[in-house]
Amino acid sequence: PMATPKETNATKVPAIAHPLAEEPSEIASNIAYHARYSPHFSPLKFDPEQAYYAAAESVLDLLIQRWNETYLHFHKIDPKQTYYLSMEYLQGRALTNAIGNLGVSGAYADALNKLGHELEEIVEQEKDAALGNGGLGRLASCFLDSMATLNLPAWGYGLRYRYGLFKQRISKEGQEEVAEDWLEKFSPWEVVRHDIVYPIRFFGHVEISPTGSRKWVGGEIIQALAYDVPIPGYKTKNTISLRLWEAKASAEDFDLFQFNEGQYESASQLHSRAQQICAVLYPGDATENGKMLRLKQQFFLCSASLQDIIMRFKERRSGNMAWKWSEIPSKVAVQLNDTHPTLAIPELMRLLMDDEGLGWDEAWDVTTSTVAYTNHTVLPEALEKWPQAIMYKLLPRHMEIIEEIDKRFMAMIRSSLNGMESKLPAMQILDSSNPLKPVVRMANLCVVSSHTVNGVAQLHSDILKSELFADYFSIWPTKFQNKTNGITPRRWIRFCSPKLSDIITKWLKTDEWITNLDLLSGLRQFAGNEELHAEWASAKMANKHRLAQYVLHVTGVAIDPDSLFDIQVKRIHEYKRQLLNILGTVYRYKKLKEMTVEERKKMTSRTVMIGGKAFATYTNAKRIVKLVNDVGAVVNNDPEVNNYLKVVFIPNYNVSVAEMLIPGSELSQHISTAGMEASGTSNMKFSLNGCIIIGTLDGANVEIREEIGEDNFFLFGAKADEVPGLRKEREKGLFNPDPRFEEAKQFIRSGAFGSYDYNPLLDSLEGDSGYGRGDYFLVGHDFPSYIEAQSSVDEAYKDRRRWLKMSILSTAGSGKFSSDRTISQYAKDIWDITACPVP
Ligand code: HBZ
Repeated sequence: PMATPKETNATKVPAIAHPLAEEPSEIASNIAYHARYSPHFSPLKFDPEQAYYAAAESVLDLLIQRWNETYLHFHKIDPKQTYYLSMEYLQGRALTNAIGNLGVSGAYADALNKLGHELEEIVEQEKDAALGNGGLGRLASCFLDSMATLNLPAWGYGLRYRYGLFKQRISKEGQEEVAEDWLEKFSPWEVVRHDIVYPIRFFGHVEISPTGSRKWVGGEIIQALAYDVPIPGYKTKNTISLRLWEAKASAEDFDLFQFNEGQYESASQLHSRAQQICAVLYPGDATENGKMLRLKQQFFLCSASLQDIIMRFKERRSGNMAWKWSEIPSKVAVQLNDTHPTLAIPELMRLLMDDEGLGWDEAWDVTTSTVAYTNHTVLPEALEKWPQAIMYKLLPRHMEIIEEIDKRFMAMIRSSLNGMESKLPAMQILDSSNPLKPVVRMANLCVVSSHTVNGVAQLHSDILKSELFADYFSIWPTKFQNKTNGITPRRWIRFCSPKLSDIITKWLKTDEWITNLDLLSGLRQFAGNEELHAEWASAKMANKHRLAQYVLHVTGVAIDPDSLFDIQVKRIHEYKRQLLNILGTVYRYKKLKEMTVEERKKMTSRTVMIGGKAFATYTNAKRIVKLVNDVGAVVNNDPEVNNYLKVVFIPNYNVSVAEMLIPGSELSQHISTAGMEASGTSNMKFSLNGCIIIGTLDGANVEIREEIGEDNFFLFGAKADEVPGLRKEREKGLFNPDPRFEEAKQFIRSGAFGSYDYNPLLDSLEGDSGYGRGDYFLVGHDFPSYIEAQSSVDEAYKDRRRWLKMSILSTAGSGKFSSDRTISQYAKDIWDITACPVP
């Protein structure tokens, strides 16, 4: 292979005389400098919005300096490096996080004061970067924070969507989706890399040379242009990159002749096709066009990232003529965040064989020693299957490679493993059992081609081994691992709940818990301390007041900070069972109505808050949103009970809303049907913030309960291993619904919450079989134990000291759930990388 030219002094970026300053007065002048000399606005104003952009640009200066140093250091040391491939990153806002990680929050607050502004108001100007849906995307963002903080040589790759996740508006009809333009003005956090551009081919055909080598030619070529978002670590110089690709057509693709003939659309056809690729996150895939576009997005990410990875691998070998391709696995680890970037596998094979001339065996060894796969779901409908016809059309060479992988895999099974024959149809990558619609099973391709497959919580990883991937587990037992998810303690307590953080630091006499979260266990010895109770309660109360103000602002509903704040926020999905929550709430309302005034006075006052987005075409999820809003409208305006119960739908749940809600919560609900939630990560955020969980034995709840103690967790519901049997029983008509469950449903059917027809939604909970019925998620089965667990919550909340102790113990037991722990385990057990701190 050819070495790239050696760097000479003439090609180096010139040094500057003064490194950037970090003192308030110098920061203030740097902000002022940006306001004046990088003017995006007319010079008459310096309103909060202008102050935000100027402040952010001054922070970016600091980040770029560190980013460059980190890049050069990695280049020099040439460690093995991880590349995290994800179609989603839910970054949220960046300003508070960046100045917090850089340790200049106080300096920025002072500097902005000098310029006549309050930091708290300035950070509110920023729009969330919502390039993701939910847990999977937010996990990727927490991982980046931990990779940087742990000084790991690791990068993220993703797509720069023009429109990320939609904005949710609530109207009389329920949820409405509005495009969210996070780039409306511009993002001050990204740096366009005009020199980093790769060609990405679509369609075309495979050409075979006289020697028999194959090459993908023709079709259309779109350019991938890199945008880097610098990701600072906490209290370290290391600043890594989230590299987001944007699609562009080149000038040659613009047909001037046609344009001058007045054919404007066809003159710029490829330009508009390029624009479609990164236009939206998860375009609808009900149509053939929609499927094609999603597949294009996935390939676009994979091809650009792998070309970039190989370029860097070569760049770091320049000057060494003796390097070999077989060194890739000792220099590169590629992690697939679910199956969405599966095409990285055939694309790496193609680049190695067709562009670099490796043979199949050598390319296969490199690929399978480099790529690892994380699974995030066992729901069959969420496992990706791409129609072979679409794949052939868009990626003819990749389909050839996938067929060859499948063929060799089957031959291996047939020749070496007796008794596996009968399992072959289910294990095959290509599923042609329906001749009308043959598909590629992406998860199977990932399992066959990865050196490691992991689940995201212990229970989930066990289910992968015993059910979803049981056949593969029997032939490759050492391939399967668990990596329980985690969350970054910087964003999810230190910056979103500074008051509680300060109390923790005071009692632990150190702030090292922020990077060593296990130290939180040191709070256990003070769990009954009255002085700590008073401080803890006052921090919680301050957070509750902040939340109450927010709720008033966005919904117009006044909620009482002395009531129990009970929150369920996550994507709306039947398996997550927001319906169980609202049915329980309806039941509570009905009972409150039936009580005497004296009886009511003994009840614990609650504010039930539910928030989350429903996928635009998911009808039952949208009905649930509507139902919560309708129940709220009745309950909150019922003077008889509204001192004891309020029901609020929190609109447009996103990362920055979560940063407000979680610190103010006291009880949170993680109540999925056991076995269905792979892990959950908000459960960890709530628990870390001293919020008690009511939940099922599902996903990471199991481990959270182990860590914080069963006395500090309100458990209910069927266990994962009971679920299949319960479903069978119910199918046989053996299920006898609890009268309280029937009462709650009947109350809604009676029209107590308005005239909207909730029957189709409630019918899904009926135990009998029939279209859209059957209560697959076992709401009916779990309802009585849920109601009873809620009564225990009411009792516990009445005992203030007991509740505070539980709250402290929740925080104290959350150390395990730092994403620093998760990422250290990936680094050691899967990636084989070590820290590379910038001196
Ligand atoms: O990944 C979530 C799991 O539901 C949750 O239990 C887990 O904690 C989290 C992180 O591991 N999965 C998702 O968020 N999945 C998606 O957002 C998704 C996106 C596109 C799809 C399918 C799923 O096509």
